[in-house]
Amino acid sequence: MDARYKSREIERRSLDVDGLKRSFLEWLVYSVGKDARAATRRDWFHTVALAVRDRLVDRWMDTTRTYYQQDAKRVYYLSLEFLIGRLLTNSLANLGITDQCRQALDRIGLNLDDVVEAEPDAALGNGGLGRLAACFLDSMASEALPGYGYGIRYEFGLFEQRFEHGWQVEYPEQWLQFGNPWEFPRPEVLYPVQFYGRVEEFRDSVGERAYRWVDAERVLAMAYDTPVVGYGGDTINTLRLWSARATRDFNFGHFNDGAYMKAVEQKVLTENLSRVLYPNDATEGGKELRLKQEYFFTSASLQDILRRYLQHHSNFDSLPDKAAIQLNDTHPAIGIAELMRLLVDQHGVTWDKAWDITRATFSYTNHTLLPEALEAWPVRMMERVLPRHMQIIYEINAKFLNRSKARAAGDNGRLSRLSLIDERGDRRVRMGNLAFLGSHKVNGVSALHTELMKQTVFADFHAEFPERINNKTNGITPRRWLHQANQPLAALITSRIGNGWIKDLSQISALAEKADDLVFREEFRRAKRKNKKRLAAYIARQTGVDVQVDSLFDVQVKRMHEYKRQLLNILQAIALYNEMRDNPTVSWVPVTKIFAGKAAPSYHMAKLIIKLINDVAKVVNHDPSVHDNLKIVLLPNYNVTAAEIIMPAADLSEQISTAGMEASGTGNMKLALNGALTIGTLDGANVEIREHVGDDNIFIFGLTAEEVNDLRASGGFNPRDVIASNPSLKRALDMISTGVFSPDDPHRYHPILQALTDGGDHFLVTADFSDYCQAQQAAMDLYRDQEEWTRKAILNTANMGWFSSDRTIMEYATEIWDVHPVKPEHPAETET
Ligand code: 9GP
Repeated sequence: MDARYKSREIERRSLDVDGLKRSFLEWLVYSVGKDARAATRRDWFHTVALAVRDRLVDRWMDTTRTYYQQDAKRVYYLSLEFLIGRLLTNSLANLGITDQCRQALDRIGLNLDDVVEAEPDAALGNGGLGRLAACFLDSMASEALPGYGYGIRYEFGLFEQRFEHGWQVEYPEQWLQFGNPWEFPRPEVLYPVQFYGRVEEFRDSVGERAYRWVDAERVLAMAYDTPVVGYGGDTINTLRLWSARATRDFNFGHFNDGAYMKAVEQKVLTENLSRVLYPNDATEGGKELRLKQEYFFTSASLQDILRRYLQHHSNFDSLPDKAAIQLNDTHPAIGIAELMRLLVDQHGVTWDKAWDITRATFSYTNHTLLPEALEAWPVRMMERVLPRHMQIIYEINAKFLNRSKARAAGDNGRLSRLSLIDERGDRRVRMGNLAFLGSHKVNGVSALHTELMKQTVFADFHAEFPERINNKTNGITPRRWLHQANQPLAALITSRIGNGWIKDLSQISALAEKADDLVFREEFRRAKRKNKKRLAAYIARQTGVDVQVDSLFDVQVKRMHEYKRQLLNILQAIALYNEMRDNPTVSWVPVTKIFAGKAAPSYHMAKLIIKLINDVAKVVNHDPSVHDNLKIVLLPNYNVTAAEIIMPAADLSEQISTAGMEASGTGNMKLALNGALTIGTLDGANVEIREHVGDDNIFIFGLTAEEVNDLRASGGFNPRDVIASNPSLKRALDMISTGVFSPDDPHRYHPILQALTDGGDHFLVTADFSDYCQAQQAAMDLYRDQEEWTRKAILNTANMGWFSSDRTIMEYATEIWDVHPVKPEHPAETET
């Protein structure tokens, strides 16, 4: 027996079926405190999770120790969102013990799939940005990169979405209600974070002018660590999330006076900092609490990073050689001013040196060009909440503008555009400009988006720093999005090309030659059908609607947003409904339109579109004249877990944003990897997906980003003319406006119709409608030919290898971070 398993204690970490079974039974009793007869599904989930966690702790510690001993350069991924979803299946698969665990549970009379269902979905993010961060954690660990995630341990994740009379209603998401077996609280890892107060000027020991931040309110940031298991279980990295703690539990003065509520008031207010995830996805302005959340987690993370660095170093000269800090969007951009403050005010580094260190350490990823999503904090709020940071930002700005003055001569607008302060109206701090200026590299998330960054939001900065902007097209982890989510297809692929693709997705290209193999096609279809059956059952459970498994599953799953154009999709559905009713004798390709996605609670238009989809679905699904040839469903509460069921079952992937508005998209990659054909505009990563899968295997339609730009700039676009010239669009809109779908309130959709007509149709739904309908027709025609459809679907899967987040993360590692893989040493395993 391996030395590691010699003692009984250590045997509890064994990976075989018997060892697992024994520890399950032991954990249930001694840690969960339940008898097998009384145990609920949730008890079993906790039991299994704790037993699995046991099996990764040694390797986790080995990994951390190796990084420490080698003083390896680490990358710190600062993100306000990590959309990690469930962890049990992921941990089992990455440790390679799914089968053993299934068998062990089987021997106890339990089913692993049932146990998995008891795990809450950790929704610490809104959408693409948060899920990308989670894929990156998986890839960093799988590529043996010393990577840490830093974020907030929100007590409530993204809200739970329900539909009541077709309207979205939000409920709190209490993912921590029954405890979280994956995390390790670290009450000793505690950092003070300050707010408010004022800045005092004084002379330091050598008579230089210096500053201190005084009379501030103090909050403590406490760490919770979650292990991140890389594929194969060799490297286990850390996701460190911060929770807010009051500096004292209660005010004894109030308590002794009998004012018990008042005594704990301050504590409650302070701890609100890590209470909720803001449900905005590129809408809504900022709130003071949000600014405080951003500073809270950024400051704690930087203090932690410096503490770790100082274990090996006595000055900060080599900080950029030992730490790469990635800003995931501008949410942690205040970190640039914070690192300057820590270096200059607390550690006495000179300003210029501190600035060089800061810039060499930070890099920034931009994820959106939408103006409303670019953070800009009111100067007045910033001066009040973070007074010292505001001073630092002014100083960075003054030095920078001074330097740029000469070059900007003759262009008055240029300096004001480059400024960190937007002087128009209520003065604001432009966090994008701060992030850009304080980073050595700035990247976009798809080729098109990066190009547009250079031409639009960061045009002036690009002229100033032509080397700084670079592209890192997003990716997705094949472990979660194919290996785990789509077991039928994963097994089929492995049976033909081996399992190397799980770690190196480029190997999946070997499938391309199977696209002409009739037997393989048949098996590919069978796998898809199995997934479709599973989704159909899920749809029936969630919505009560029965859908035909053999219909074309046409899927649009993503946040609800006007630029993503769910409205275009539902208008086409109405047009198709009309055609079916007009031509009942035609043999139609049966279509199931599947939507899912949450709208930001204050985004009224997106919520109205949700209601419209539900209203249209109600009419269509109950109309016998279409003979079940068209079904429309909007699944509630879209999250990672739901995505894992939906993605593998899709035939057609809707990626239909107004060109130039979707930075990248990653759902587009998940769907194509799972063998869905894309119907999409030339936007975000769709452009690169087309290059990889081939023009013949994708349905591209609509205006290009350049055409969108020209059309808007020309001012000559009149949606009313377009509507008048397209009878099927006109008819669909008339049905909406006359209350066909909302007889109880015929004017309900006036705001939508208004936006499409007098509002100028900003998202160009009417402009792309006709082209979109033609592309849809082409998809339906192709679907009739199942052999040809399957051939193209196989080619999609085979050609998506490049979109692995392993590829993306290695590009970051080599081109931005200069961080290298470090193989953990596992001493206990090498003993003989
Ligand atoms: O909207 C983008 C999406 O296109 C992209 O795929 C994702 C990850 O890069 O980021 C989204 N942006 C945000 O969620 C907010 O900036």
